[in-house]
Amino acid sequence: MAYKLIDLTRDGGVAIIQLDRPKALNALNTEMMSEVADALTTLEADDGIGCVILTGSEKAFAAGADIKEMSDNNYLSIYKNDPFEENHCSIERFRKPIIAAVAGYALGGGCEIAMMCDFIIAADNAKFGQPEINLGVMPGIGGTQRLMRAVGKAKAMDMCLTGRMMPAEEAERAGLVSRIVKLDDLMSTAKEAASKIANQSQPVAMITKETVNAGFNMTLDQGIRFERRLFQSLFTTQDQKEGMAAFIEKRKPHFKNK
Ligand code: DAK
Repeated sequence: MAYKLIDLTRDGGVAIIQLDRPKALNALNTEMMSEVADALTTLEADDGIGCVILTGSEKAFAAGADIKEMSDNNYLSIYKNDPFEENHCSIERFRKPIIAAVAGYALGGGCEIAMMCDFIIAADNAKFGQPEINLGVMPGIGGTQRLMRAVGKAKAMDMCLTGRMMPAEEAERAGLVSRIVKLDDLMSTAKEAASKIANQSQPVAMITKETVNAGFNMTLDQGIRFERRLFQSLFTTQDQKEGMAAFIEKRKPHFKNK
């Protein structure tokens, strides 16, 4: 598939999906999200890719779902032909690690797709928000739920009810982003993190991701038991033997993803 609204590049084991609709501040329309879904399907099947970075421009990661495309819907049309569900969920369903590298606006659906990624690295100019209430609607692809889990009820309510933007420093303090870097350093930092992940054992990275995410839907006791069984199962892999042997032999491990 030839892409018009995203750029897909590869650098070793890292793939970068860049949202590229600058005139509309990367507003997420159906076409762009289909392209993201297609790219993720390709990358999931590509054994050479161990980590993906999702990013936008310096001014906007994404300013939300495309308001102009969405505005004429009625209840039945948005219910029956939800132009977003399948495509947005492709990020949620992606099984390999995916990092959001966010500069500028991450609003509405933009904030929501950043939160679907495994963690967010933010530039110092990043601004997060769920301003849907200003449009007479509310977040619709996980904003109320993921934001609350990331920053707690008080801040999630504040963001969703006032529609205000949260600057990068506040987002880091609140736990929404894992780190903030200077705008100029955003992509090099994200690539360094992604490359570290891509050099690990791919199945172990995928199972680690799955285990953290599973915890959102389990009690602590169930989550710990789930983690314990998966930890034990990793002793069936060649990569466990290699990782531990490399430590003992004081050398770098060479994982085979087996
Ligand atoms: N949609 C469409 N176009 C947008 C846009 C958006 N979300 N955001 C910006 N643009 C366009 C502007 O219309 C403008 O286009 P032209 O007028 O030049 O043609 C261009 O981008 C530049 O924007 P501005 O001139 O406004 O730029 P400023 O620097 O002055 O302001 C801003 C930047 C980000 C503060 C402002 O553009 C803004 O407030 N944008 C809207 C932010 C917003 O409200 N985002 C939430 C959108 S609602 C669903 C589930 C979820 C959703 C939808 C469906 N289902 C389950 C079906 C999600 C909904 C949303 O995300």
